[in-house]
Amino acid sequence: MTRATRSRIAAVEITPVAFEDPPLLNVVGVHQPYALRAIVRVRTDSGSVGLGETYADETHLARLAAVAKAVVGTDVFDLNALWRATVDALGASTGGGGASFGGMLELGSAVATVYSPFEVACLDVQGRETGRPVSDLLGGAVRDTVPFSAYLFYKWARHPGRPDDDWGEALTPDQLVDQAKRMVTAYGFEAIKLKGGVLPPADEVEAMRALREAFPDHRLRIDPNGAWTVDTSVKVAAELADVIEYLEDPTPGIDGMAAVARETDLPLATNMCVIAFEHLEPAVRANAVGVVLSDHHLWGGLQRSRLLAGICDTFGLGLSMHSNSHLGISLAAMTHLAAATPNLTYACDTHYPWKTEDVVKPGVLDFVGGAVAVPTTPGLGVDLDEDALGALHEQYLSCGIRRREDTVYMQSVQPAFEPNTARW
Ligand code: GKR
Ligand code: MG
Repeated sequence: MTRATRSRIAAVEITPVAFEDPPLLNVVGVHQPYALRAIVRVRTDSGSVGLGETYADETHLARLAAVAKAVVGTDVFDLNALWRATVDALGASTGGGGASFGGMLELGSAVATVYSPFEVACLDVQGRETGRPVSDLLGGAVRDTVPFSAYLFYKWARHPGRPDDDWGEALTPDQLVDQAKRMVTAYGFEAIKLKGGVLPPADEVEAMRALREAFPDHRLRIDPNGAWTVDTSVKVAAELADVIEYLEDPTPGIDGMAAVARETDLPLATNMCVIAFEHLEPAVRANAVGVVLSDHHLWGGLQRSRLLAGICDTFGLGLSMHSNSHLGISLAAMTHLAAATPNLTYACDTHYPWKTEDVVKPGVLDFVGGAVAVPTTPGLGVDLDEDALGALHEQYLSCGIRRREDTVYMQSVQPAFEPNTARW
């Protein structure tokens, strides 16, 4: 039997883009007027093009550029070689940092984060060349549609100096309920998550109760990104025990989460204290978390996210999915991954409804009944809109934002603001 012809990487293009983002509030500040992403295009000597999407802070872009050169010549089916090339290209310069989360998260593994979009793009090529959707390459879809959650945010009515945006202000329980109604009506979501850590905990508890009243059958969650002390977290867990399905990152760190977990039966979820493989052992040992939020951008791509899923399954941990502001290539990758991960049983997070611009051609990733149908065409199933990519790249060049800085932006409006986890 002859070995199939290899398809090797001939060139990689990295294109930073900026897309409009509303003034969404969180524990470290407020979203800037534009969110940044980098679009990765892997071209092969066989004429295929695969797509990936990742963060676009300047340090991360420099690392992507280094790896883009190093992977030329790699067989797109040889993901082990792709990983080795990434490790070698980044060398000793990758202690951490680079992809910023507005100061909210420490980076787990720079190698994993940089490798991720190249792996996704290679899987896209693999799928296009074999005629199979990416979910098939990940073991096969166990569901035809992937449920997502409505992701509510406290928000200002407008960015300073601009007119009100389409969503308007959300600073009260009633305004949040209106935001939720609009999202649920438009997208059909059956789970609702509130980004907390913005107002005092009692106000956020009141908001969750208002959501429960307005949506008696929806699954609810709140995520204050570590804004609360252990004592406050225990108190809120008791108050919301009959309201929410899980409590996400109430307090910082594995030890803090473990202290809360000892005092409540409510599952604690995290995308803050377990964000790399080396965090799993101490978290499991301490019984700190009941649910891990996976994220292929952080955990080293789609195959490594399935490895995470296997470890969670082994240790009886639930699995959900984290999101940051993202575009359609990421949504496609998230959908294929979730489809092919049997134990991902919670509705995934997505910021997708908050964006008004994209780089992919429309019509593939629509939400029906709160879920996205898993694309069945080869690869990720999404195609780049070259004009939109060009326009969002121009927007990147002109917008002046080069990294996510929620705190700096907040301080430009409220100079006394200090980001402060465990502040309440
Ligand atoms: O977009 O402000 C945001 C979120 O707070 C995001 O940065 C978080 O990483 O959604 C994320 C989370 O679940 O912690
Ligand atoms: Mg979170």
